[in-house]
Amino acid sequence: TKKGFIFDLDGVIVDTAKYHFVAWKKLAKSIGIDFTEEQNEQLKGVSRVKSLEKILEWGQKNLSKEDFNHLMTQKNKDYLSYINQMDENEILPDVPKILNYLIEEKQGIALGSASKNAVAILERVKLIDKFQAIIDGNGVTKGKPNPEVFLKAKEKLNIKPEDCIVFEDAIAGIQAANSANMTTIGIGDKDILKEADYVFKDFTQISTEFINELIKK
Ligand code: B16
Ligand code: MG
Repeated sequence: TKKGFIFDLDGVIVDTAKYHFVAWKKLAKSIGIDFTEEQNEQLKGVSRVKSLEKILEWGQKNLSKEDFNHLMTQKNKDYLSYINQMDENEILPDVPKILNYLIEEKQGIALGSASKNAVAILERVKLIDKFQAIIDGNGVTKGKPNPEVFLKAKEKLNIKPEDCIVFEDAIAGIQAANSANMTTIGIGDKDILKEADYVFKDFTQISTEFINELIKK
């Protein structure tokens, strides 16, 4: 049967968390807040607005709406300066292998990301053509762990939720896919991604045989 394979972007296809980190750190520093890598971890899968709200909360700062928006724009400009340097070398190992296999097997392939920069990133790394549907931060109103992003992706693919498989690196993303009634594959640490149906360190650990089993289920 035709299944829907839905991919998160940051932490699954590319590692843009490192660019978010430098951009957020610079922003935090500019308003006298210290920002650590552990805190950056907690922003994975979290929208831009929610991320800044958290940073301000950690630094116990209040900003006017105007300053808040100004900082968000600044952060994204900064982040985009890194994104614009990206190329195919930044695709995480074996991601193309799995995408190409799914295409060969005529499976549905979608992106389900919180990022408003998703299309720009997929274009930079030249993977945009692999996706039949792209749902990103511009197309949703409720962030993960709300299932909206994945539900919209399966609608576009026209595949039932039980027949969808989601690849995610963030706990909030796994929770979102679980509540959408989809099969979840965590990419990362199995102690952190306990709620996923399967967990792999990265795509080098995922065989085409395993993908085949998911297709046949
Ligand atoms: P942007 P994902 C998420 O991407 C990132 O993990 C998260 O750190 C970021 O704040 C969010 O996108 C919004 O990104 O500022 O580009 O709109 O993991 O859902 O692909
Ligand atoms: Mg992610």
